[in-house]
This record gives sequence, C-alpha cells and structure tokens, in this order.
Amino acid sequence: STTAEEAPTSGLMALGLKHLHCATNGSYTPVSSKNYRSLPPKVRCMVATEAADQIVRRSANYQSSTWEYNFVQSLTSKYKGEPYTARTRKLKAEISMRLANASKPLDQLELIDTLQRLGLSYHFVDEIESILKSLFDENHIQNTKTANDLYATALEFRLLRQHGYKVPQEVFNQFKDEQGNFRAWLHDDLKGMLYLYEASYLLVEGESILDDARDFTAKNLEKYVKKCNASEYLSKLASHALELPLAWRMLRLEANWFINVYETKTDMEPILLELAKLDFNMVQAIHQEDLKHSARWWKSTGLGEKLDFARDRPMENFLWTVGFIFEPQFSNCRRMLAKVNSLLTTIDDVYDVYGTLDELQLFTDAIVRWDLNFMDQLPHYMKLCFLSVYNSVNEMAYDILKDQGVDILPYLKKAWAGVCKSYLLEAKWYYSGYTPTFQEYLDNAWVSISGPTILVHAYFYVSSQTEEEASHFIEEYPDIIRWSSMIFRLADDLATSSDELKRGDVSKSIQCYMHETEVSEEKARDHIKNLIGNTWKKINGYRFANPRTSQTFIGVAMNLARMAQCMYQYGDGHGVGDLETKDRVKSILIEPL
Ligand code: 0FV
Ligand code: MN
Ligand code: MN
Ligand code: MN
Ligand code: MN
Repeated sequence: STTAEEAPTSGLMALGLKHLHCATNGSYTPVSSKNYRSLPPKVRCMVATEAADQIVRRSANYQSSTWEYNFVQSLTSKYKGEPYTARTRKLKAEISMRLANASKPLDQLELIDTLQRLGLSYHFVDEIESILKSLFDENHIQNTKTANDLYATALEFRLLRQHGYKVPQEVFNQFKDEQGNFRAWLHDDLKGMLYLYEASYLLVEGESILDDARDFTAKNLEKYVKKCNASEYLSKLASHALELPLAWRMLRLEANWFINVYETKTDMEPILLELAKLDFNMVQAIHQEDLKHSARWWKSTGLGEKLDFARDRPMENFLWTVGFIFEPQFSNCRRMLAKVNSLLTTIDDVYDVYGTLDELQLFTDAIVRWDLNFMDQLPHYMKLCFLSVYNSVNEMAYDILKDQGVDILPYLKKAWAGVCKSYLLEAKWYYSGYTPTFQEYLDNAWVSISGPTILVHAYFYVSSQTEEEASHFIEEYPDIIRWSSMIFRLADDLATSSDELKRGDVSKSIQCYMHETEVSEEKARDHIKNLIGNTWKKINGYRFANPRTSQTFIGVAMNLARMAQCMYQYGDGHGVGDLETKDRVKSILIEPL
C-alpha cells in the first residue's frame, strides 16, 4: 500500500523551491518567475521564495459559525427528571406487554418495525431479539404460505436481516414467474413494492434477486409517486424511500421525520406516538448537555478564534456524533468524538488549505513521533494544533486506562499518524500536480477522509475489551472500518470536490476517475454512486460474517456511512453548514417535538 514516504516528490521538490503557495480564493494568479515554466499545468500557484511572512496562502473562505456560543450555552429542556421518567417507564411496560402478547407474528413484526422507525427500539432490545430469533429458528418466513403477501415477506426479511439473521434472498422467488420476472399483479401492490424496495438494501454482494428487486420496485414506485396524492401516508413513505432508503438513513433524523408522519396515519397508536415524542425530547435534552460540553471545550482550545483559515464548526462536529451513536448512555463517547471531529476538521484545513509543504512535513513528523521535542520546529499556528491534539488524545487514552485498565495510546497515536500521512500524501500530489489513478487515490482516500481515526477512537468508547482483544481487532483495521470510511469518502467527494478544486486541491475520486477513463463528469458521478451501493453490500456481508464483533461498534461504523450520506445529501453540509444542516440541527438538537 501507499505510504507518505513513497509519495512523489518530483516536480516542485526537485526544483528546490522553498515555498509554493496558491493565491487566495483559488483564483488563477499568473506567475512571472522563470521557475514556473517547468511546473505541471494543473498547479496554478504563486511562487514565493522570499521570507516566510510574505507567503501567500490559499483560503477556503469558509463562513464563520452559524451558531453563537452563547445561544448554544443557553439551550435548556424541561424533559428531564421524575415526571417524565415515570411516564416513560409506564408506557414502556405497556408496550413490552403488547410485544409479548401479540397474537400473530405479523402483528409483532409490524410493531417492531414501527418501534424502530419511531426511534424506540433501543428500549426493547431483548424482547425484539427473542421474537426475531424464534421466527428465524422455526424458519417462519419459508414455512408460512405467504405467496400472496409480498408485504409480509419483505417486512420479515428486512427485520431479520437488520438483526443479523441471513434469511436467503430466494424467499422472493415465489413472486417471480417462470421467466424470472416479478409477477405482473405486483405492480398494483404498492405497499408490498415499498417494503420489498426497503428490504432489497439489506443485500450482500452477488445477490442478484435483490438487485433485480431494487430495480423493479424503484421503477414502479417512481411511477406511483408521480401520479399519486403526495399527502397520503404511503406516498410519503415511498417518495422518502426513493430519496434515500431506510437502511442508509441517519437514525435520529429519520425518527424525527417518521414521528411527524406517523402522527398523520389514520390508524396510528397514540401510546406509541406519546412514548416516541417523549423519548425523543428526553434524549434531545441529553444531547443538548453533550453539545454544550463540547462547545465549551472547543472554545477553551481557542482554535476557532486563532486559526482564521479553518472551519469553526462546533455544532456540525457535534451533530456528526449524534449520527454515530445517539443512545443516552453514550454521552462520553459523543463528547470525545466531538473533540476528534473538531481536531480533524481543523487539521484537514491545515493540510488542504493553509500549510506549506515544508510545514506539513514537519507537522506530520511531529505527529508520527508523538514527541513534544518536535514542537519548537513548528510555526506558531501548528504548535496550537499539535499541542491540542497531543493533549486531547493523551487525555482520552488516560480515561480508558483509568476506567478499563487498557493502554490504548499506541492505537490512537497510530490512527493520528495514519491520517496525517494520508493528508501529506495528498498535499504532495497536489503540489507536484500529480493525478493518481483511481485505485491509487482510493487506497489513500479512505484514510484521508478520517473515518479510521474516528472509528478507532469510538471502538474503545463503545465496547470494553482486554488488551489482547483490542490489539487483535484494531492492529489491522477490520474491513468494516475500510468500507464505511470509503462511503464517507465517496459521499464527501460527490459534494465537496467542485469547491475544493476551485480553490486548489488534489484531484478527488470524480476527477481521478474522469482522468483515467476519459468519461464525462456525469458518468463519473454515476460510477461513484454505484460504488457507494456496492460498498454497502460489503458492509452487510461483514455483519453477517462477524456475529461476534461488538454490534454496537458495527452500528457506529454503519452510522458513519449513514451520517456522511446525510451530511452530503444536498451539498457540503459540513463546511457550508447553513444549508439543510441548519434545519437538521434545529430538529435534532434544538426544538423538542
Ligand atoms: C470533511 O471536509 C471533513 F471535515 C473531514 C473529513 C474532517 C472531520 C470529520 C468529521 C467532522 C466527521 P473535506 O471535504 O475538506 O475533507 P477532505 O478529506 O475532502 O479534505
Ligand atoms: Mn475562524
Ligand atoms: Mn479538506
Ligand atoms: Mn483533506
Ligand atoms: Mn472533501
């Protein structure tokens, strides 16, 4: 695999240039220096050989934070304490009874589905597990004659697969005719079609029945959505599903959306709605405290004020953590990950926007050695970055050492060294005007998106393990880390690479693919979208193949991919922050239901 040390250092480095910097705003600045002639045409930069204080650096012109510090600190919620916990206890007990006493499996499955969509299933983990296990053990889905009921089959299939039971895709063969086409009468079964569509996203590589099912249902649902009354319950679910399937959606946002839709359902159950709203608001109250804590920490670092070139995004960085893991008991994990996200966002801008290649090399060395002695070589702004990473990460390692008796510092250091080396390699590519092959790019880019760094930190905060288990698991990053980071990377490139290239940045997946295959940008984007779909199949496969791996951790890894698809659904929701992100912050973190 590619490492920073092997990075191409030809081009500029060979010219012996000390400082090479792009003009601000990514605008083209003609350079008269005679050294310019041998630069690759893609590098449109200004050469500054004079003193360091005359360096002209790139700028991303990021807007300042949308959210005032004082506003964040003023957030409060009344959904705390006894009257609310007592009420939820009562409602939960009633719903548990219902789960146990439902007379037919289909009733149980429908209740489980509704609980999941309302964001409530984490309260009923054991009950749901035992229901699904017994349905799986008795081979219910194949023994029941549900030949006419696509809806029931698809629902059971999806729920079982979501919970790690690999029921065979062949259960859908009964809905196909002799030619292998889905039967004609299914076109009128909209509910069945919708449920088959959602179920088809639980596929693994090579499952062509499910691939076909997705194409077939997508096509028909699209027709349906166009001609139907958009306010109907089923229409709402269908157009929502076509936009992004359930399996790819960020859990909290989906719960918030579904609670509002469920309220309009004619035969909705008030007890479920009441618990859903109450629980959402109580969880939001906990998230608000985590957010306030994270924002205070970010302010205390001073990085947002001192580093003008970098994104100042405490709210967005925290929102990601709610996407990664929302359950109330994981406050520590969210607070820790908000720090990791903020440090990564800042340092990513150091490498992509502000730093000179010489500086970046020094910074990478300091991180790789994890050595304070390297500090005095760094420019002032990098001292701030280095020491804040060094202190924060050492403190995280200390927390785990104290609480679990395991020394995780080697793994955390390795994760930071890895991401910084991958950042440096991209910087070298950029400054030398080099366009990597698509594969060469991806081999580095799943690391440079920061997914592995985030997930390594998360791993130790969501599952407790012995030193041996930990080293075994994390020594070679398990595939799930690679796949979910890959989705993160591809989703990010789809949304951010246009701006990145305008201001001056390395070619991203779309450009590398276009360069290599000479296809149009549209074709390249389609290719990337397909790749995202295929990578999800690998994630699904990983889950079925590794039932003993911490399910919480696998959940976080999947949520990383989901959160990326959410954040970049309509553009750069992280960097530009005031798109849909603003509404999402409001509905998840600010406004109770
Ligand atoms: C994405 O920005 C970004 F901010 C990252 C990867 C760092 C922090 C991660 C989280 C907040 C979850 P950008 O598009 O600039 O990333 P690349 O890798 O394309 O430079
Ligand atoms: Mn700033
Ligand atoms: Mn960047
Ligand atoms: Mn970057
Ligand atoms: Mn990007």
